Amino acid sequence: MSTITLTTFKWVPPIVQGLVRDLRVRWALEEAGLAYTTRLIGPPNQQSAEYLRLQPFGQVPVYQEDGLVLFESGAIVLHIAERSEALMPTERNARACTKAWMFAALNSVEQFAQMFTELDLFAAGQDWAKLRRPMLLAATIARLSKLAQWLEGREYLEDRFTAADLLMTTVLRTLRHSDLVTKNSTLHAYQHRCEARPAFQKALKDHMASFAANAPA
Ligand SMILES: N[C@@H](CCC(=O)N[C@@H](CS)C(=O)NCC(=O)O)C(=O)O
Repeated sequence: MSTITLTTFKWVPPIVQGLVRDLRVRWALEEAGLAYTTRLIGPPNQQSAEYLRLQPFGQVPVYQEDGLVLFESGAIVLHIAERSEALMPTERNARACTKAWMFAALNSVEQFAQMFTELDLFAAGQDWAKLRRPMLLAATIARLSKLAQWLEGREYLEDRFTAADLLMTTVLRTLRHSDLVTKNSTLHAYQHRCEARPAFQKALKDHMASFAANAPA
């Protein structure tokens, strides 16, 4: 029986709790029915030479299993999905489409959602942010509306729930400070549908419980 260890932060401020990328890995592990333990880190040890050998950028999450060390949450979710039909169909073409949407979530949508959210949460009020925001907002809305167009009349990105929906949902969550998802009924219903899954609820509960247990005094 292999042991899976997921490294994530001991604590983060409430504004980003529920968004840290260990959540998508926890969710994938829950969907796949794989048990895991966590290793909690905090500054400064994420910049130690030892940690940088596991995660070259000093970030979380890190996944370890039987000598395998993986960083990049998308690669970790893919690794889990490849061994679980709950996250990826077995048929070759369907698997390729799942992977395409996984890349789309991380490459075509997340980069906009992430930049927009970081600007609003961490740079609001600064002159450069005021200048940058309108273009970034328009670009994010354009990406989201294309995504909503694709999802129109569908429950999931492909015929059934897959790891691509898991990633896309975690990307949409990053926009929670805004109304960009909630005001779009298709995207809002999609996010809600995916987040209603018991595996997501369990993952979120564990993710939040860990921060609560390690909150600074
Ligand atoms: N592309 C990476 C991004 C990882 C990432 O940005 N992690 C954040 C937490 S969600 C982090 O560790 N931030 C602290 C830092 O960058 O120093 C992944 O998907 O794993």
